Amino acid sequence: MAASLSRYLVEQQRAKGNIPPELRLLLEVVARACKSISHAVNKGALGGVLGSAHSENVQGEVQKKLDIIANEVLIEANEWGGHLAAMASEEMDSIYVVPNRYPQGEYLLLFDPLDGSSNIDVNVSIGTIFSVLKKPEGNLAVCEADFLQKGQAQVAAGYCVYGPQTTLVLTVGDGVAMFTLDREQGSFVLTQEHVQIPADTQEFAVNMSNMRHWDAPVTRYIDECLAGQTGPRGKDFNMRWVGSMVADVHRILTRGGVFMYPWDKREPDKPGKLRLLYEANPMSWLVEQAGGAATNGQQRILDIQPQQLHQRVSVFLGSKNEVERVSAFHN
Ligand code: P6P
Repeated sequence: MAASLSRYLVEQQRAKGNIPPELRLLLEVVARACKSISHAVNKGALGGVLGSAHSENVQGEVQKKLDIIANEVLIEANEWGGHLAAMASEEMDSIYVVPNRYPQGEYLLLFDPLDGSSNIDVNVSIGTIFSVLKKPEGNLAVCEADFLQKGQAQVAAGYCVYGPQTTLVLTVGDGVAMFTLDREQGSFVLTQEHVQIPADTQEFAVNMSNMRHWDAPVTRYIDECLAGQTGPRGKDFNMRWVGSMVADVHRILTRGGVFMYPWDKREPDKPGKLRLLYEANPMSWLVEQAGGAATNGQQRILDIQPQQLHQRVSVFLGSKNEVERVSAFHN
């Protein structure tokens, strides 16, 4: 009998002592919230949840109805449990402090409630990305600065991909485990653990339409891949770009590959498109825990000291040897 998420977390705590009860509660509550989001996503047009909400988020992006629904599900699921001090979301300008009517806990939860939302209306995989930090010591009131911790400080990170299967992928610092939602039981069942990304790959993921805007190292790396068998790589490459980071990262965790969303000169002041705290950091930790690598071209993403809650970052992640190659071109 494959283990449920709860059993996995209990046995992980028994073996490694890295999932205290409050963190186990947090992860079980997040998993339950992802089940609710999966249910809403799967209803699609039947649930009247497709299309635009006719509002904008802090990023200036038009919000989809499901973006807002997913955000509310995560807030409502987590605010009463006593395990969190505050939450931060791509869909909210500032942090959400747990209301006074509930006790505050020692954890901070950050999330992109529904990443890849441009794919919602065209029925392509999307997902929820989450990251867990500890609130800094001291009895000062929780504030935004408490969230500005390097990615290496995470105590848990994961995502839930809403695709042909709904799969929860999680690390607490002892490798990566995957849980597939059994809809009949309504529970996440352990379907893979000790996930490993092959160090080499023949598959890259980048939005090629931005090619003319890239910096030289990125153009050089992709040109070499496109040169194939007779070029400097001596092998042909395939390309995949879902336009949903969760789907692309899940493929890479499953069969290898390299994912890039580099800086480009369309908006030179923006270091990249993806957000550091609740997209790049959780995904980078998962990838590293699975034997891969993740940099911004110059340095390890998990070493970057955040300055703002919603700051963006350039991302190269996946098969270790490929990330090291494209990063070396930058230095
Ligand atoms: P583009 C989705 O909006 C997202 O933030 C990531 O999930 C995805 O990898 C990227 O943007 C897609 O960006 O420019 O190709 O549409």
